[in-house]
Amino acid sequence: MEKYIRIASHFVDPETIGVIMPLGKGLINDTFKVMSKNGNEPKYVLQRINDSVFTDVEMLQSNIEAVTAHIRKKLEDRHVEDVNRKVLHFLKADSDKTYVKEDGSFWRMMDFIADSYTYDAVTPEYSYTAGLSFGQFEGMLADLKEPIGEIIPNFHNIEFRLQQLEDAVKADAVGRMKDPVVKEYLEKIQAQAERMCLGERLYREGQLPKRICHCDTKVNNMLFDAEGQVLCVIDLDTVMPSFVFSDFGDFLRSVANTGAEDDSDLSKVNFNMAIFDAFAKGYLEGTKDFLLPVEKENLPYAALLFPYMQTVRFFADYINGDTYYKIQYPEHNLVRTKAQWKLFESADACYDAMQHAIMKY
Ligand code: GN1
Ligand code: MG
Repeated sequence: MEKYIRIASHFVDPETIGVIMPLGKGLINDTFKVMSKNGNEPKYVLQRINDSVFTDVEMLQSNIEAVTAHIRKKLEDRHVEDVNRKVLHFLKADSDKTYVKEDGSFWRMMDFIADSYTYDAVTPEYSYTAGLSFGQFEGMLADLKEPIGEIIPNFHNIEFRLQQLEDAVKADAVGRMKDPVVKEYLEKIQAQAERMCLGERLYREGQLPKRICHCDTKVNNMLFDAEGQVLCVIDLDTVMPSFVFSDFGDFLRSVANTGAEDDSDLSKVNFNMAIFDAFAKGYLEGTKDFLLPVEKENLPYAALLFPYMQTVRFFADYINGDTYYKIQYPEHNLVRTKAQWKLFESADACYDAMQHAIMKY
């Protein structure tokens, strides 16, 4: 506690703050809620940046500052009300940067957005609103002049992720390849690899553009107000050039799943077409000014690609001995692998229905 107050005091007067407690359930950074002195109100969010994932903290914060400043300006120009609740604001530290280094870690602090709610599951109405908001988020960034660095190179490049899996299999660092279940999943993944690399092929052929995308559009990276309207997109670490498939596919991966990302009961994991339909409607409305036919036509592919890619990533981490994602128990990454694979199969069974659905909008 004292340590966190010491860190926070680089950003604000420590006399103004009270208790600091853990917040959220991200798998990468450590996040804390900083309460006001009287203890009734959350004031700030303090975050330890995982610099083994985000190795270039200077680029990370420069990307985020460019994105938030650009969105803020857009909202102000449009005379949108309550702008402070609609875009994140990072505090300047006494280092004159939006981060400090203390005890060997990097820390940053932002204003807490009052009366905001996050969800891990949504109704079709919320899914529609989320689709519209993520579409508009991409739209707002379409004319961003500052260069946005590729903060994690090849982050959503499935060919690269498959290569990482292959490397993990070859190294077999902790001897997990002898498990027949692991072999079985490897074969299933490999059988779909060529089909799932479509995006990279279209890109090489010059047919598919990269745009500035959020690249971690899980529903809990969006803040809603009490009425169910989207306030703000958060967790901007991974904003970078990518295919629009990233934002479309990763959102559905989290929200069109009737089970949990790491459900051990696979019968609970299914792809929810009503959520897909509503999200696609909102997203296509939010992106109608710029989305190309090749992007639209392949949105059902995006809905398959992300459960597939997450399967590959969790699985490679399991084989590597759990070096990337935080785990709660030894088999956690294997359980996550199975749950994401089940979601992939279930989404694949809906592929024709998805194509039919997007043609309506
Ligand atoms: C990580 O930290 P969190 O939960 O927002 C990961 C995403 C994965 C997600 C799986 C930088 O995001 O790409 O989809 O876990 N972020 C990074 O839950 O690897
Ligand atoms: Mg997150």
